[in-house]
Amino acid sequence: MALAARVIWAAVQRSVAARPTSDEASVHCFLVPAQLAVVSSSAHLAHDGLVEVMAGRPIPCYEKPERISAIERALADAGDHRFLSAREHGLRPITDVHEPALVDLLEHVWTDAVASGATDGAAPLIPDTFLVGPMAAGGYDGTGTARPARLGAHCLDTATPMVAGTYAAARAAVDVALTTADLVLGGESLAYGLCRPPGHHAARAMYGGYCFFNNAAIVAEHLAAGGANRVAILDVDYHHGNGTQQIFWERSDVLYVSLHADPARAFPYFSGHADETGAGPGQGFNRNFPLPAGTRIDAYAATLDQACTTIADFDPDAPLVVSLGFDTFERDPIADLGLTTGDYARLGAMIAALDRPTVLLQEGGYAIDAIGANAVSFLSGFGP
Ligand code: Q9C
Ligand code: ZN
Repeated sequence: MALAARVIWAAVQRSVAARPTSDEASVHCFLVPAQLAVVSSSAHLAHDGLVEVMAGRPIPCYEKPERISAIERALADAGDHRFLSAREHGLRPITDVHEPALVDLLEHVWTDAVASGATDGAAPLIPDTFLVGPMAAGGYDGTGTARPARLGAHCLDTATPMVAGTYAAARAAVDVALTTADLVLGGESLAYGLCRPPGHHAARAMYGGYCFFNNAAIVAEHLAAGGANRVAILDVDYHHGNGTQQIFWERSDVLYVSLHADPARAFPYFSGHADETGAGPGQGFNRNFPLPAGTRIDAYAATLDQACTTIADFDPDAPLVVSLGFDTFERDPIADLGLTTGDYARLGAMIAALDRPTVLLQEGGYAIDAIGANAVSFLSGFGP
């Protein structure tokens, strides 16, 4: 960076640190990296008309297409990015992480459900009968069960509706993630994949938490398959990435580090405690940092600093993979942490200070009116 740019940049950082809150109107104050590669696919638009069951009531799903459109609009307003379309990568990288049973189910369940009348085609598919542990203990695994009912053998929750366009959208989100990774492998220091649906709740044979395929895990596995010995995933979504943790639980070559709301009060409830550190060869290569309700930037940054130290000590030999959620925002409708739009610049700067080539992959974030500004603020932490 030239000296003049450095001086301006320092001033921007000070103004960001000083700004208490902000909204979309302040996007123009943030200087984002020039010519940043932003990858997306329009296939997510057909993963729409979604309903989730929350506290016993059907409500419009928080995970909706407008999330990504809002980020795209804010980025377009904030700088001269290169908006790139995802390149197809086929099924292989997906089956390297997910069981064929899950892939087959997601691919064909909608057509089967329409054919059998399990759906009238107007409402999304949400299972009503789940193969929970005590049922599975009877030796049942869903083999031979018709696909619409078999959804309950592979689904975590009642908030992850499927429609006609869901499978293609989930496939495209993986292609977005892999295309983003390819750009970084090709020499970009930073690239941003606007994955939708998100991924970090999806495990080897399970979908849920708005996620179908684990975009970040698929990228990490792709990096490992390409010869990397140490791949790090940093997850700053509000929720614990139970899927990513499970997938790499026994692996020493993939470090998973996550900051998230304490599962004592927040989805996915069962995982994300600090004492979950991996098993077998993976012991010590999983790190969870659960956070109390209302956590604001100073406590958050102190924890992120520990997470970043963990990653620096691990010394990755592949690009850093970031599961990037903006549901840590103070006004997120389904969350309870206290970060402001300006705070995301500090998060970005801390991650940038790791000084690694970085693959940013979109996870959650449901405050539609602020998600664009939050993304722009975060990117500004990487410098102009
Ligand atoms: N009563 C992501 O942010 N619903 N997924 C929680 C709590 C599921 C969030 C309901 C939230 C999933 C990627
Ligand atoms: Zn989340």
